[in-house]
Amino acid sequence: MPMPFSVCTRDCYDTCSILSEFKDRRLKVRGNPEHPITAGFLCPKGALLPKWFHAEDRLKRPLIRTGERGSGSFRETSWEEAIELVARKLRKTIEDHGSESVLVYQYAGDRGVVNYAFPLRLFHYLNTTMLDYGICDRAGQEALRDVYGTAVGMDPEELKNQRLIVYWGVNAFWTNLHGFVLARKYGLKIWSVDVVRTETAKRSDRFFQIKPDTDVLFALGVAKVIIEEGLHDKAFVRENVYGFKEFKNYVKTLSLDYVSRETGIGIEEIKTFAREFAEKRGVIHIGYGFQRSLAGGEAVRAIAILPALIGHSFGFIYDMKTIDKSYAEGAFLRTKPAKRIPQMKLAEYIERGGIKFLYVYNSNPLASLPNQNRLRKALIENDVFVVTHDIFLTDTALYSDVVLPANTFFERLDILDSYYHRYVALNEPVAKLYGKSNSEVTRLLAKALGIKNRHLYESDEEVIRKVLEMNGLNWETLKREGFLKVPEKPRRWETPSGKIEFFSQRAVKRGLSPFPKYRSFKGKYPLRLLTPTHRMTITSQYHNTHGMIDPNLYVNPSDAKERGLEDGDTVEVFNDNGSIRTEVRLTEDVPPGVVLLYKAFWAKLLGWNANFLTEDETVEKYGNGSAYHSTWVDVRKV
Ligand SMILES: Nc1nc2c(c(=O)[nH]1)N[C@H]1C(S)=C(S)[C@@H](COP(=O)(O)OP(=O)(O)OC[C@H]3O[C@@H](n4cnc5c(=O)[nH]c(N)nc54)[C@H](O)[C@@H]3O)O[C@H]1N2
Ligand SMILES: Nc1nc2c(c(=O)[nH]1)N[C@H]1C(S)=C(S)[C@@H](COP(=O)(O)OP(=O)(O)OC[C@H]3O[C@@H](n4cnc5c(=O)[nH]c(N)nc54)[C@H](O)[C@@H]3O)O[C@H]1N2
Ligand SMILES: [Mo]
Repeated sequence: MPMPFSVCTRDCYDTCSILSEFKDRRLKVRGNPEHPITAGFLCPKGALLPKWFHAEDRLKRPLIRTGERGSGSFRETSWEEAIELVARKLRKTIEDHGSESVLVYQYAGDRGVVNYAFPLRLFHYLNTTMLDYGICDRAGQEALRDVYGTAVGMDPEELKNQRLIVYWGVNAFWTNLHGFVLARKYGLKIWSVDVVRTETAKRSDRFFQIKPDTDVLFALGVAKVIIEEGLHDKAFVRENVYGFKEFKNYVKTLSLDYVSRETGIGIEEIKTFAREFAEKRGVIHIGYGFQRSLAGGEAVRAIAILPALIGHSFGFIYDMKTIDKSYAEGAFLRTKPAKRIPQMKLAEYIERGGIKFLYVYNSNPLASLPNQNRLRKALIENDVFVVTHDIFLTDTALYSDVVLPANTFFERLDILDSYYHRYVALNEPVAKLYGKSNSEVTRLLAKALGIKNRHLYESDEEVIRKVLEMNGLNWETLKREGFLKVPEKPRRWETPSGKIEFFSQRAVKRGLSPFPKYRSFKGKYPLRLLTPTHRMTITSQYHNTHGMIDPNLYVNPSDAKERGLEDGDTVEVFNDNGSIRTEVRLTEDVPPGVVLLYKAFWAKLLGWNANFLTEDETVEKYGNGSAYHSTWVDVRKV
C-alpha cells in the first residue's frame, strides 16, 4: 500500500508534502523525498505534527457557554443541538439586524483550498459582511502592485540560475526553512537585512543591520549608488521602466551621509551592497514581517525597484498565485455586493455595535490581533453572539458562545497551493479522531437553515475536481504523484503604463508621492517593540502542543543598564495599551532602542501575549494593512 499523501496546511511559505502513516493508532510523518521543495525533510514544527494530532486537549464535543464570557464555563452538547442553536441564532440575527450584522472572521489556520474557502459559500449565500484582509502581507501587496502591477514574483526554483539572494526583513531560516536550504543547495550567496541579528542573519554571508523603518532610505541609497556608478542595466531600464529619469533626479538629491546616519549602515557598506548586488544580479526575498509597520508600504516600494534596476523582470519573491481558487469560495452565490470591513478593525466595528454575530474559523484573533485589551473589552461589553470552530479551546473559543470541534487535515481530503512555490499538492485522509471539517460544518449549517442551493452541498472531491479542471490540471496525475507543478505562463507588468513603474501612477492616485518617501516615526515611549515569529509556533498554533516556546523579553545590554536590569530579572513591559510581566534576556542581537517579544502565544496559558501591547492602527493608503511593529513601550524592574 502506498502511504497517503498529506500536506502541511499551515500558513507558511513551504507548504510541505508529507508522507504519513497511521499504525497501531499512532500517526507518523516524514517529508516527501520526491517533492522538490520539501526535499524529504520537515521543519522542527512539522516533525512534531503527530503530537498536535494526538493532543489530549483536542476538542471532542461541541460546547455551549454557561458562565461569563472568557470564564471558561461551558457545557458539552451534541452536534445536533449545537448546529441547531447556531442556525437559529444566525436566522434570528439576520431577521432582527439584517445580514450585514453577521461577520465571518477567518484566516489561514488551514490553507486547504476546500477548508479555507468552502465555509465562505454559506456567508456569501447569506449576503453577510466579509473581511478585507490586512493582518499579514497587505502593505507589501499594494506596494508591489504599485511598481509591478502584481505581487507575484519569481519561482524559487529559478534561483538555480541566480547567484545572490537577499533576505530583506524575513527570518527565512525559521519561516521559510525549505527556501533557505534550497538557496544554499543552489550555491547562492545569502545576505540578510534585518533590525535583529536573527538566525537567518547569523547564517548569512553578509548581514546589514538596519534601524527600524529606515529600509526605504537604505534602498534609495543603494539605488543611487547603482545609478550614479552606472551599474544598472541600461538597455533593460530604457525599454521597460517608467519614470527612470525622474527617479534618477529624485535619488540625486539624497546624501549618502544622511542615509548612513539614519539607517545605521556605513557608507562603505551601502556601496558594497550596491556594487555586489549589481555585479551578482541579486534577487530579493521581500519579507512579510517587516512591512507590518507605518513605514512598511513605502519600504517595499523602494526595495522593489532594486532588482528591476539591474535587469530582472520579476526579481523578487513575495507572493505566488498559481491557481484560481475562487470557485471554492463561491462569491457568485451573493445577490448583493459584499460589505467588507478591514480585518484590523474588528474591535472598532464591534464597539460601534455593527456586528451582532461573529463566526470564526481557521483563526485565533484573540491571540493574533493587536491591542487585545481593547478587543476583549469590546467582546465583553457588546451584544455579539460568537461561534468559533477550532481544533482546540483557544483564547477565541474561550470567549465564544458556541464552540465547534474541528478536525485536522490528517482527517479529510483537500488540495493546497503555496504562496511561495509553484506546486499544488494532494492531502488525503489518514485517520479519524475528533471533530468535523470546515466544509462538513458548513453543509450541516446550510441544512439546518433550510437552504436548498446545491453549491452548499457539493462534496470536497467535487469542489477539488472542479477547481483543478478550471485550472487545466489533472486529478488523476495529482492522485498518483501527490503533487504537480503549475507551469508559469509568460507575463508582463500589469501597471497603467505596462512597464515597471519607478514613478508609480497607482500610488499617485492614492495620494502618495510618485517615489517612495522616507519618514521617521516616534512613539510616546522610548523603546520600539518588535514581535516577530517564533521558531516553534505558527502564530499562536502549537503553543499548547509543541512546548519550547520562549516568552522572554530580549533587551540590548545598554538599555538594560540604563534601567538597572540584569539577565533573568522579572520586568513589566508597558504602554498605553497594556502591561505584561516577563523575564528579561540581555542580548546584543537586538540593537539599542529595540526590544523583542515573540508573537501571539496563548494568553490563557501565559497570562498575556505580545498583542496586549501592540498597536491596532492601520495604514490606510496601503489597504489598511497592519502596523503592529510600530509599537513603543518602556520596561521597568518589578
Ligand atoms: N516558525 C514560524 N514560521 C512561520 C510563522 C511563524 O509564526 N513561525 N508564520 C508564518 C506567517 S503567517 C508569515 S506571514 C511568515 C512571516 O515570515 P517573516 O517575514 O520571516 O517573519 P517575521 O519574523 O514576522 O519578520 C521578519 C523580520 O522582520 C524584522 N523586522 C522588523 N522590523 C523591521 C524593519 O523595520 N526593517 C527590517 N529590515 N526588518 C525588520 C524582524 O526583526 C524579523 O526578523 O512566516 C510564516 N512562517
Ligand atoms: N504581534 C504580532 N501579531 C501577529 C503577527 C506578528 O508577527 N506579530 N503575525 C500576524 C500574521 S503574519 C498572521 S498571518 C496572523 C495569523 O493569525 P491567525 O489566523 O489567528 O493564526 P493562528 O494563530 O495560526 O490561528 C489559526 C487557528 O486556526 C485553527 N485551525 C487550524 N486548522 C484548522 C482547521 O482545519 N479548521 C478550523 N476550523 N480551525 C483550524 C488553529 O487551531 C488556530 O487556533 O497573526 C498575526 N499576528
Ligand atoms: Mo502571516
